[in-house]
Amino acid sequence: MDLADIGVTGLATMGRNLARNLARHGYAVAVHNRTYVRTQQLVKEFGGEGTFVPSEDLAAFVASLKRPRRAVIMVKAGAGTDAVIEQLAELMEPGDMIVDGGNAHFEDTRRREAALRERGLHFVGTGISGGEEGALNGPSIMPGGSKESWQALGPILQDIAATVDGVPCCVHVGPDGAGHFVKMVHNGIEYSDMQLIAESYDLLRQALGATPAELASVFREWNQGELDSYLIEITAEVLDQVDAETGKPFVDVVVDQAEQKGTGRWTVQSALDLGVPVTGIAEAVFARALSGHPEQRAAAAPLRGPALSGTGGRELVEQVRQALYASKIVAYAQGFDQMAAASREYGWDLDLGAMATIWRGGCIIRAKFLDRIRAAYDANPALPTLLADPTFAGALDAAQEAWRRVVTTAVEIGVPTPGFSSALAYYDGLRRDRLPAALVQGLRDFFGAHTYHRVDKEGVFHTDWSGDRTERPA
Ligand code: NBP
Repeated sequence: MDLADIGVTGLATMGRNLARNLARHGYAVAVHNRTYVRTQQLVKEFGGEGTFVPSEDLAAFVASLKRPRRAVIMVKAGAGTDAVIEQLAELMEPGDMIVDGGNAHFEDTRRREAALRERGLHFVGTGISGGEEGALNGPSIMPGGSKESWQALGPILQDIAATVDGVPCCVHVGPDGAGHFVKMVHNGIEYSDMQLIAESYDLLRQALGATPAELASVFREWNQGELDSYLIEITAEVLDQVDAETGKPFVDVVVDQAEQKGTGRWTVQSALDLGVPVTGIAEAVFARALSGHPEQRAAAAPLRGPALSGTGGRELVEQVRQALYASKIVAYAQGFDQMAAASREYGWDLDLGAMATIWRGGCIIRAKFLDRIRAAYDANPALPTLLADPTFAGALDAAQEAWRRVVTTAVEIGVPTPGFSSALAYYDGLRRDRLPAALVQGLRDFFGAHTYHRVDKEGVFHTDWSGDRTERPA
């Protein structure tokens, strides 16, 4: 029997489709699943798509792989992944590669990579975005791990990834947990994108009394311009959908409690550790959390809102479009900031422009917009913030008046727009010459002798607040 080029273990939705994608690209794919029936089903249904080498147990699966062995794990993230890694590691030999394509936390990936490196094995934590459709037809792939493992795996991964303008949506992201980190931030940005879209829809519906079908047309039109993206495109589809049973708009029969699997929360937790304000992502995570408390919402429902409930004319549509674009720039600026901070913290040497490149296709946040981000980092790889790039600075400048109108309108009619508002606050905060952080420093020095720096001379100072209030060097 010929040996397989690469193997996939874990053949639920993602693993099965990834295995099929590999087979369709001419690779002989070893396939295995804890419950054998899934393996049999894959070969029965899709065996004609290419060469599959099924195995009932992991030992046979490993034995069916060419050396150095390349085994991709696509099982539920968490304890299951650790169990499978351990079983594979027992069966593998130095130089072999274990690829984790699940949604692992990057710290777990760092731990696993270090442990397997000790045993002479390569561990490649790989972010894969695009859901089941992407896995089958070309996802965005974000592999971490050693340069050696990239040499052996990179060509295969680039082969099966999505391509945009002939460029594969897959590069070697960086060592150890870098791939899973970048995938995590991708998901965080995805949260933010969706929140901003939801706020746009909500505000226009409440302010103008527009129907979901009318708003579908608005989003379809927006998708022709600078907002052109997969998420805007599918927003129009979802808003156009009519429930077959009731004849109501689909969006009105769905329970309004947004769920989450955790990558948004991880992004915010990591941002807190790194000291990076990812307010757009945080507001999106918290907005989902707020939606998920029906008992509190019921208790608060009688609270009074503003007298004004609807307002504005059609000009609000264009203002919201501009607010959405400006807030999106802020959300991405924050996400890219977080990647830059992690790159410094963990020594990853991330190429931020390349991250924008590999998100242009295959993944959920794919958008024309990412070309502009790539261009910004091409022009200045050391850009301190995306907001300072001339193209984005110009776009923010053009949008800021409308953005302020939108936030004002939302406040006036009592529609919550935490994404728009926090993005605007970030924009205003970052551009300020002087921030009230100076007062915060004064208070910290007053109650805790935490000291402060002065604007006009070097050194660290403390004022004797409880005594004669003179200043002395600390
Ligand atoms: P699931 O996350 O639903 O996991 C099911 C698979 O894990 C099955 O193959 C199952 O085997 C296997 N498994 C479990 Br559960 N515990 C195991 C254990 N202890 N040992 C061995 N195998 C075990 O599958 P999925 O939705 O295809 O996702 C796979 C990975 O890809 C996840 O980490 C997910 O977060 C990630 N991901 C998913 C998406 C998406 O859109 N769904 C997108 C991007 C990434 P069984 O058949 O024997 O029960």
